[in-house]
Amino acid sequence: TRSQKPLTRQDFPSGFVFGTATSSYQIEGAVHEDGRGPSIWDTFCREPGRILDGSSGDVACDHYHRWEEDLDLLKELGVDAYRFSLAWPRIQPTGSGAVNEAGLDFYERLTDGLLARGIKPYATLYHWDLPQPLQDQGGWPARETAYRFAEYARIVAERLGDRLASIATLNEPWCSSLLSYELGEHAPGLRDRRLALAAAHHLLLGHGLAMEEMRALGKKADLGIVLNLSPAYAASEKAEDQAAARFSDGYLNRWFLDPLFRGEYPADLWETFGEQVPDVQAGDLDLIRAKNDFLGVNYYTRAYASADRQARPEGAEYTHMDWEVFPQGLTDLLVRLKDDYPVPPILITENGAAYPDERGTGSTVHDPARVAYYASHLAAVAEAAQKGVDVRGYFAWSMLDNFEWAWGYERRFGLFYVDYATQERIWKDSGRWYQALLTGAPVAAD
Ligand code: GBH
Repeated sequence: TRSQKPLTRQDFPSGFVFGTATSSYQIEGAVHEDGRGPSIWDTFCREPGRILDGSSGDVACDHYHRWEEDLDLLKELGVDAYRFSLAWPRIQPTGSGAVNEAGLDFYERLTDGLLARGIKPYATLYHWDLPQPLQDQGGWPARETAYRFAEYARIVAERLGDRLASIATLNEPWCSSLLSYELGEHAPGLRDRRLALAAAHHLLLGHGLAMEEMRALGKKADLGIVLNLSPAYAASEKAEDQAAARFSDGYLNRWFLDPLFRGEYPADLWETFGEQVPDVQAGDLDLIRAKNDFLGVNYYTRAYASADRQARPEGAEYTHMDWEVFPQGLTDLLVRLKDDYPVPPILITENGAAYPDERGTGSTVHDPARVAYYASHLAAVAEAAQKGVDVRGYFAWSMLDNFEWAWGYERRFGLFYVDYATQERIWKDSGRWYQALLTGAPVAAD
């Protein structure tokens, strides 16, 4: 059992990096500015019924115009690092060819603005905003997209690779493949497992090719990839529940971990998928298993697996996403990664929770459930470190309430509340709590 005394930086390994994260399409807005081309999310949001509240990222948090103010807030928050993503369609509006300098300039200003404030810039190259013209040519199920991605990666690393502390190629390839091409919940909203598995393979290949391009430049930034991982627990000892857990683990985790860290796809799922498996060409898996300087892990919840798909764990607590609050899963996941794979140092690149926050009348938004979520999950990370996992950083998702994909603006994950009518940013208790952990300042009362 964990001690009840509040966490401090001393509970984490020395040099541990605390930050917070966002992504381009979720916060920037300004979708038509400075030569940005359309992405698959611009298209998807215009299709009726795709987004819960019918919204889009057209304006979002207007961060494209408010970035300096937002960086000042980060400084006040006391983070060591900030994780953001670059919009490929700002940098190459059609996904290939000449660089749109105005687009790249934005990320250069952002990077320099972070450095000027003493905050380490952690970049992600692809957080789901694929240039629409590449989707028109087949999207991730087309092998060519992997080569286009590697070219884009080189462009960014060439310009910013000595100033960025870290470059992650992909955010959550599970989401950009299976959730997008098989489950149909994310852009481009297709329902075809064969396409989804081809997409997953070409995302991984794109990662491998991008790593090769970027390594060749010899820049200072650490290079790696970010996966969403959910440890799977069987609802019972029954064989069919155990089998469901093994499938979940394969589908969510091993389909990406095994090629990246063992150079092979998991045999059990390969067999299950039968004719739908991807076309893997000679040399692909050697590229995919290239050395990473870090593995980014996004953790929100566990998978609870049973033959009866409706089964739910007894007494469980859920967030506004209907995801179970299960901090033990984060410790278990990290220990499992250490035990089962030759993983590089780990960063928790996302962790956080949505709750239906109300602005209220005070100067701070009260979000006690989110404070409790952060406290328990940070304790879970500290526990994993004590158990010998080489975990070196933690990024709260998210800095700001923002465009929550298929949920539009109906779900709030921020440390800061965003009043979308005015674009005002308002501290939440969770933001003050994180600030107190990071700076040692007392938690301010409202
Ligand atoms: C992240 O995706 C994204 O990187 C980020 O942009 C987003 O805002 C944030 O999460 C919050 O959604 O789906 O019920 O089977 C996380 C996606 C969430 C996918 C948990 C797997 C497992 C539970 N992951 N999910 S469920």
